[in-house]
Amino acid sequence: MTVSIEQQGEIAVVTVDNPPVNALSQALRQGLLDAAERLDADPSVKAVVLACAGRTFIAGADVGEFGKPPQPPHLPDLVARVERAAKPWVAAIHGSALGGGFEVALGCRFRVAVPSANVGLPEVRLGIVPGAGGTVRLPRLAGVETAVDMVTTGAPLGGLKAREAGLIDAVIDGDLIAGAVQFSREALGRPLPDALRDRPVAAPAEAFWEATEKTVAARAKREEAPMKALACVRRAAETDFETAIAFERETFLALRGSPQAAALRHVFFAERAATRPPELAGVQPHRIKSTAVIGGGTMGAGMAAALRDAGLPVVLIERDDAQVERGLANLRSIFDGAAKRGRISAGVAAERMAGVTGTADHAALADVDLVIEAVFEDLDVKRDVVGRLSAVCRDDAVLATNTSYLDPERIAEGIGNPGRFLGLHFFSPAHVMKLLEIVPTQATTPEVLATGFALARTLNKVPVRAGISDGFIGNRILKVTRAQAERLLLSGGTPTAVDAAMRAFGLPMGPFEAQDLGGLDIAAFQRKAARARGETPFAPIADRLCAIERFGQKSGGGWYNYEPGERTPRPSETVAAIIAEEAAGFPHRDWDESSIAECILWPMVNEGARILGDGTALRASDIDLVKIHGYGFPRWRGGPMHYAEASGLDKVVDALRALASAGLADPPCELLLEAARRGSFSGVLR
Ligand code: T1G
Ligand code: NAD
Repeated sequence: MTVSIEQQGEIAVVTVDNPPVNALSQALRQGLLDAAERLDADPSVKAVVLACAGRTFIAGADVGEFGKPPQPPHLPDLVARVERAAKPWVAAIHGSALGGGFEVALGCRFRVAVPSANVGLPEVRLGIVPGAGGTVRLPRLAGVETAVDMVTTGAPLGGLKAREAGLIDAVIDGDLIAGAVQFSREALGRPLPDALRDRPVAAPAEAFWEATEKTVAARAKREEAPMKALACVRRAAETDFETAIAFERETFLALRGSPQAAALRHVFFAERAATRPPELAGVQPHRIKSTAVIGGGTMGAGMAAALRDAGLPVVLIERDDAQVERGLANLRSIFDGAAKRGRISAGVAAERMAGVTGTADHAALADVDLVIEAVFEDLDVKRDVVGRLSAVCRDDAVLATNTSYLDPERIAEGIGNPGRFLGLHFFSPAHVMKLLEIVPTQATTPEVLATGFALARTLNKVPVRAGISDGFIGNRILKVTRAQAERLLLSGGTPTAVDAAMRAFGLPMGPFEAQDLGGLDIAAFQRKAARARGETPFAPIADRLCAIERFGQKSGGGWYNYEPGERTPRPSETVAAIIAEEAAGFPHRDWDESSIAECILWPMVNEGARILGDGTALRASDIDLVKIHGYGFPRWRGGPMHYAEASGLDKVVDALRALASAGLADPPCELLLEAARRGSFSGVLR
């Protein structure tokens, strides 16, 4: 970490260099404070440009320091010191000025940036609020509305939008430092504007706060930080600077130690670790410039849309011309839907479709770099399709399967150059869900595996490497979730109560509502295949519902009834009767929301531990990412494995033992017992 000073006449250029993202470590804070003292004492210096080396301006406080006691100099003091400097400071921004980095820039008298820069206060995404004056200085610079939007969403603003919003004083095309030095010289020739601390805030009417509190609360759901951030901006608008700064700091320190902040920090680092698995360091992925998707159904159309959204040309292959038209229609409805919702313009929707070639002729695949099959979940159908691909595609083309449950090894048996094959498991809707399970076979080469991770970065997805097992990581745990949900019904629970408990825990919907949305038939296929393999999947009630073609919303009824054209789940007497029959002879108990949640969550964690134990997942945090980005597990809980660790693995083991002794779950597995002894999963896996 260095802070260097170079003088250009009367302008001093302070350059920060603390790779990878110039985070505000203790050493950097001290370095900047020393620079401020030194430059104030130097009469030859009339103004200071603050710039950063590397790919970005200061990207915030060092999140890695959050778990430790705060060390001086504290960031608010550094920002205040820059703000009261005798010479004006000009922040020269490239890359991302985020969090504490933008707060330092708000301490400067001026801010200039390159057009590609972005500025923001994303702290709420880490379960905290800005802690160095962001919620107090920002409304003084850009008004309350902009401040509220930025601190309660955490969304950054790009250079030009930031200029329009008054967050930066000038956009610099070309050499940023030269432009900033020139800007500083010109600013010295004009009266200096007040420091932000001395500027007034136009306080909005009461009605603004009432309306805004409703909007922010609805968006935040159970996340605490956004409403706290809103309260900080309100305090800044309604009280003096010092009072507001103290309120913000108090709020920041209270949230920093909160379970939600710990969970969101865990996810922050897990997501970053997931994109660059250590086992692939230095491995060059294949370059993917052209793609194809086989099958234009629910998943194929979504995957083609995701590839098009990333700018890749797509060949969409279907069984025959009629199916090609249907596949293209599925795709067109995705883009038209996005245009209707204003996500993209009609022009972009048309451009997206223009990059798709629909055909039943496999010759169109002769020179494609990556081909992903999303045909029926049937081994013979998939083997036939992949066999044909192996014949018509280039020998170095990457071939992939989107299977949910089938064994990729078996799908690829006998193909030429099997090292080019892997599983790329998207989640429905594939153009929306962030998760991509990447499933290598024994033969998959490191370069092809790296290509899967590179594709995830291109598609802005969260990649997780999963080993081959029935359902990989996500669906394997989903089977346990569903089995536990059924055990609750057999022991006195109801679909409505179970779903309500899981929504109260923070999931967007309960296990029964989710099955009705996705369709009970997909899992029924999977259970049929499992039974054919001699396994005994546990779904006595779902089996009976499928037997009477209650597949969920798509058939007008599943675990619930649905009025035609409606998605509102209504309790079903038919289902209640089937539950009562199946539950006869099972001991009943009174379930409250937390015991229902535990009866589902802890067995999920137990299965997660098994998945770690047999190497299907490399890290507990990978399992957390799978459940968060593929199954709606609440991010602010950190994922099931983090939540279990935060709750105390001893407690989890005891609860599982109690459930097991009541025949309501499997006993804790070996790895979970060991993790409980060591207090964490990472302790076991090291
Ligand atoms: N602290 C520590 N490490 C960080 C970091 C940070 N703030 N930001 C990134 N890293 C690490 C990251 O873990 C990874 O490490 C490497 O840098 C590259 O990151 C008082 C308290 C800046 C847009 O929330 O959004 O300030 O895996 O892969 O895609 O109010 O990183 O290589 O070992 O993400 O180019 C507020 C968080 C903090 C910004 C760059 N700031 N960072 O994206 O690279 S709270 C943030 C980002 C705060 C004050 C409060 C992105 C980025 P490794 P990367 P990228
Ligand atoms: P779907 O029935 O909606 O679509 C399958 C498509 O494949 C159909 O359009 C069919 O015409 C086409 N097809 C079948 N045989 C073909 C062939 N030989 N050549 C070209 N096209 C052919 O099914 P789906 O839900 O999109 O599932 C597709 C795959 O994705 C399955 O393996 C499934 O397990 C997996 N998957 C599904 C989901 C989901 O939620 N639906 C999620 C993840 C993965």
